[in-house]
Amino acid sequence: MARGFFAPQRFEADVYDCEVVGTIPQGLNGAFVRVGGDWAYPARHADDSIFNQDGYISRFRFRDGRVDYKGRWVRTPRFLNNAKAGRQLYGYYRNPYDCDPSVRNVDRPYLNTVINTAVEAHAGMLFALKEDSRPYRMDPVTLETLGPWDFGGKYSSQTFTAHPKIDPETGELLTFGFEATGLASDDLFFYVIDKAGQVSREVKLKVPYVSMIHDWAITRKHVIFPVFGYTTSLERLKQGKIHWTWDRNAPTMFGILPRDGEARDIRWFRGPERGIVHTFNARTEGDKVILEAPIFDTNPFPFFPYADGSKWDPKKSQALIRRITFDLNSRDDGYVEEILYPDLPVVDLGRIDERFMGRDMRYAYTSYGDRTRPFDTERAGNFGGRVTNCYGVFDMKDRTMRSYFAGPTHSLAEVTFVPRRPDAEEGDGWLIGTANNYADMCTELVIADAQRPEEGDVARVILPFRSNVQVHGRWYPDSALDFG
Ligand code: V55
Ligand code: FE
Repeated sequence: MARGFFAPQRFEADVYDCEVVGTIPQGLNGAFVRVGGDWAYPARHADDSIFNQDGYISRFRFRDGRVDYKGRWVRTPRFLNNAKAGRQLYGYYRNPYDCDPSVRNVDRPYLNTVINTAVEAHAGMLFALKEDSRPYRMDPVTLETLGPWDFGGKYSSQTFTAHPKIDPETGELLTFGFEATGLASDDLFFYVIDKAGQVSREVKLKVPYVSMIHDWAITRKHVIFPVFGYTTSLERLKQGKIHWTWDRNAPTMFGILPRDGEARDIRWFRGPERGIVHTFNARTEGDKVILEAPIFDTNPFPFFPYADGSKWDPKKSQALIRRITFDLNSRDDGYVEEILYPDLPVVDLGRIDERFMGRDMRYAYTSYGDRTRPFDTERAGNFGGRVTNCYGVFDMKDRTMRSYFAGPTHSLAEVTFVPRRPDAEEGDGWLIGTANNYADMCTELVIADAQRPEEGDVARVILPFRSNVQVHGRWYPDSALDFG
């Protein structure tokens, strides 16, 4: 088990009126809600994926310049079974064959989920998400787990992506599940859920091969499903191995479906080895569909091994910000790929001003490590230059970049953009997110002006402990949900 900053925490937290350095911007009322993982019991395998950690939801609640914090485990059947047994019953990531016989659930793999990836609020409900399960409804006030949600029985996929998208004009929730009918199944079900939370469309698709479809993209007219590198099979799972292996020979494929289309309307484009875990955004311009995303040349994650035995190389597994253009009029199945920032590997947790989801936009946000900035190894320990110390504000039109630096003892998690006002122009608002403070062994939430990132943060919320690993977070203003 990890020690130091990444040692398991295993407690639930309520912190009232957190310490604040600086001044919380006026009007920043709502909640920053995030999900991540922690091992309630140690993993069975030392080389398992951290994506297999128990889910933990937490919330910074902002009210008139004051901030409360709350953190709770997501109580899935797996969490409760482990708690009852007092030990880890579950094996490798997404492999029920590797679990204790009492919890094998090979025909209902979603019972083995840990909900540790993302949150979404829609139709007055708060959901915590993991791609191998339906969403879990959470109480936005108490963060109690209310249980899995099937949209009144109208949602038939066993799974639901951690990256659903809300159309800013229609308020619809667009979503999908892969391995939709069971372990290693090639079914992908696409859904439109209306503003009121009712399923209004279901399209049953087949993927060219079973792959991790972690994130995707929408436009006003299309949805885009990336299929890449990671493969699995029932045979592999029966051998007791971790769910994914990276196949260098697997083509990268993008399925483009008109939002109002049927299964026969999907068109698959094809290219060489790439990893597309997260996207920024996409748009349809005439007969072109344009996708922008940080993209890897090869296997993004060291814990999902190469099928051919290759050693994972951090220098090769870096994400670069790219633009991919698909021509819907083309006769062949190729596409054009451009690298927008060739010399700047970034963390692939890309975000945008979500009021522009599916639309043409200017600014993309993500974090990255700037090795030319100072790092205080004396106070923070030797992280060998691996820290993520900056947020980047990327102007995707003129390909410039501005940055926020978190300081010489800090490493940042995912950035979130919060508009200053509902009607503010694109990019006018705040960059918020959490940071590990390795010197003080605590977690901080930083707030910086997105138009003046180099001036540093305007406020920091200091937690009196280090919180567990965060994956994705989102900001919800008071108008989006009642947080109590
Ligand atoms: C990702 C994260 C996951 C997962 C699959 O970042 C893919 C990508 C935190 O869990 O299960
Ligand atoms: Fe994600």
